[in-house]
Amino acid sequence: KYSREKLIEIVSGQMPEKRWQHTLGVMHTATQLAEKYGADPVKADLAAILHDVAKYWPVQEMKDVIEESGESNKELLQHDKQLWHAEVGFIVARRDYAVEDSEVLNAIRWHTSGRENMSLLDKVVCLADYMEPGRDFPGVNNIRELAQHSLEEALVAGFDSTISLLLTQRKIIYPLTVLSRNNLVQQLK
Ligand code: DGI
Ligand code: FE
Ligand code: FE
Ligand code: FE
Repeated sequence: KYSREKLIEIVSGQMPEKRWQHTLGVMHTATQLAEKYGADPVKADLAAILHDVAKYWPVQEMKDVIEESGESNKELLQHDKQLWHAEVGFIVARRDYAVEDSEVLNAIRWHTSGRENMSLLDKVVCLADYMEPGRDFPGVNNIRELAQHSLEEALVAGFDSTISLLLTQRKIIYPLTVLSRNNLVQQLK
């Protein structure tokens, strides 16, 4: 098992400085959100450290890892490559970094698409990814304000912004992204 410091050293070495600054932001924001909403801040920090570990892996390496893993979602390979790093992160967090905690592993796995009935930790990490201090996109300040009173309200705004952007780019929307968003709206009714 790696110490937190060692993990940080290895992960930061796998990505450009800008992406590492994003990761530091997600670590900070995820820890704060965990403390505010009653998730485990140590787990939130660990998931944040690793959430984008595979973001800059070559496409073929991501593909190989997903194809060779016994429990990966192979269907993901039919969808946008931008979605793959979350699944690869989930697999390598355990395989290469000896993370065993399933809550942490799931938070890494679902940080991009979300899933139906997201756990508290899933929500914290996914939302931190949207609103860490370095993020700058239309609507990000609204998400930060909503996060002061509701994880779910803020996450719906986050997914809505992702889906809107994908629509303007004529991209294919991953069905789970829509299911996650709808499920959160349902939770707010
Ligand atoms: O890895 P980050 O940049 O920190 O953020 P992320 O893990 O949320 O990934 C965002 C990327 O994923 C962005 O390029 C949009 C893409 N994405 C998210 N949901 C979908 C999607 N792409 C498609 N095609 N379909 C989706 O549903
Ligand atoms: Fe990501
Ligand atoms: Fe995200
Ligand atoms: Fe990220």
